[in-house]
Amino acid sequence: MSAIRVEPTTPFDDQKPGTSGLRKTVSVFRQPRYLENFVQAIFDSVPGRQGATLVLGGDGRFHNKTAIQTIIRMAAANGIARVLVGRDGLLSTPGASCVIRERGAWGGIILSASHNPGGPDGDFGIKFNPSNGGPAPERITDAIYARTREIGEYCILDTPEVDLSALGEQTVDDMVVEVIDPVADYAALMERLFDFDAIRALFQGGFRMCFDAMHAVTGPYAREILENRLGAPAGTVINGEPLDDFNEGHPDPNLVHARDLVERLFADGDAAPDMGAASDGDGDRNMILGRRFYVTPSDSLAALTLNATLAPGYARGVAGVARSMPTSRAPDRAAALLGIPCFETPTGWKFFGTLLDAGKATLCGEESFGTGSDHVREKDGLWAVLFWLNIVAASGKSVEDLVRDLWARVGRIYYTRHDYEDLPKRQAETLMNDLRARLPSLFGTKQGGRLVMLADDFAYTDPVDGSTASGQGVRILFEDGARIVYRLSGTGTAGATLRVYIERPEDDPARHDMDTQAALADLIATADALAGIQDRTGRGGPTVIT
Ligand code: G16
Repeated sequence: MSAIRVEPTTPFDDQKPGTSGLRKTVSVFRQPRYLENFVQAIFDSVPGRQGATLVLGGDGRFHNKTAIQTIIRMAAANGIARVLVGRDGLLSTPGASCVIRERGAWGGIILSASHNPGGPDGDFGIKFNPSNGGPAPERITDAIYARTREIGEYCILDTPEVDLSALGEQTVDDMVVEVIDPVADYAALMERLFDFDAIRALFQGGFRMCFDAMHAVTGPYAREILENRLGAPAGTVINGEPLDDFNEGHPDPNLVHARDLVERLFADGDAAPDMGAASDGDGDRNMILGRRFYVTPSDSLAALTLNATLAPGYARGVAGVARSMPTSRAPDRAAALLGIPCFETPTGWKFFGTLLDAGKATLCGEESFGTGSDHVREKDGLWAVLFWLNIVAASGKSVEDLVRDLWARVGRIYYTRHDYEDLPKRQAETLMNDLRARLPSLFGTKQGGRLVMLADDFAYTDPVDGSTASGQGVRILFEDGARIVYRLSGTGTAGATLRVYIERPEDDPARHDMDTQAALADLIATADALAGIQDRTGRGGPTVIT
């Protein structure tokens, strides 16, 4: 029996979790005691770890395996009875959520900085998901943070490294470490939700798709499910080898970063596959493309809502749908058509947890390429892809036809997000504060020719547990249904990123074919003028447009 080492430590003052766990550069995480402090703070502040099961894994980015070995040693020293760790340290975020739920674990520690770049100069991150499998709610992240502010010691064992490459059980003192196939539980769940026979027949009939795993964690999941189980031809999955620096890429599934995929899907004539999809670093985001056709995440959620009953797992119907505030109001319109509620929550998957647990929402999604349901408690990239495949197979319609159906039924909401990345923090905060200060005087004024009907800083009261969140983003709503939202990103690690979300509904089907940026040009100008973005930042335009 190895002796537990109780190491003295002192707090770091920058361990406040953001939108999704603690994200910092690798160099910050490599400081002595940095990871240890945060992990001990989790163990200290979440009750019930003694004798419990912990799920552990990450997206495979640089520092993943080193961190996993440390966490295993700390888990053994902190009374955990069993650690379920993904082979080679891999577990996608939805995969981890699935394992936590299926195996009745106390919780999971997921190592990921999601879509942020990796490698020695990139980002790293850690998040804790409790037993419902979802991101820790704020009362837990607040408790963890409070603990990091006062921590004085952490516990660890001196033991040899665990072999993460071999499936099966090993022991670390009296703790069992079980190396699990990261894909198995997840793939079985997908088979229960979707009509695999119908999707297999679709591929047999010559349907071609391209899935870009962006050298991140979904590669092994997509190969197993799409190519092995569903019979899609080899090569359907591209960039399928997880690499610790994502091949120096930015594993964010959008039109800018998933360049390989976009080029293929927008190729001329029949060279373009019928459907394209991509997922991010940790597998929870998704982008869906039809042939030469981009599906906005908001429209994706709305289309899934309208067609959900075509998939066996949702044949019973959708109880409700939830979307984050900056997500377009297309899902609200789809929900209204079905006569079901649509909930509006702050940005961050953690806000969906209570609604899913209470059965109030079945589907949820965010503009930031996140879609999911009550099957796990995280957004789920591959799940969204399979859902689309199921709907295409069951309806016989193309991706584009399904979205056009949506527009025909509820109108089209032109939607874009403009990001201004890496702004000086103070400058971005001043911009937001000045905007907030002006909100009371905006109501009833005309901005860019449109009448302002509401101008506020979004605040939320959870309809299930009554918890509240304020300061969640400035929204300006106009009489014609147009909307501008401003918020600062909660996931960056350098400077500040200002996100501006711009949308307007278009109910006339004759006007459903405009270029999005052109359709929104006047509102984009209003958004800039209202906040003085170009004047204050000196930027000629956004860094990324999605
Ligand atoms: C995380 C959260 C998402 C949220 C997104 C917003 O995504 O999990 O629920 O929508 O952040 O990011 P930002 O604050 O930068 O706008 P992920 O995929 O990074 O975990």
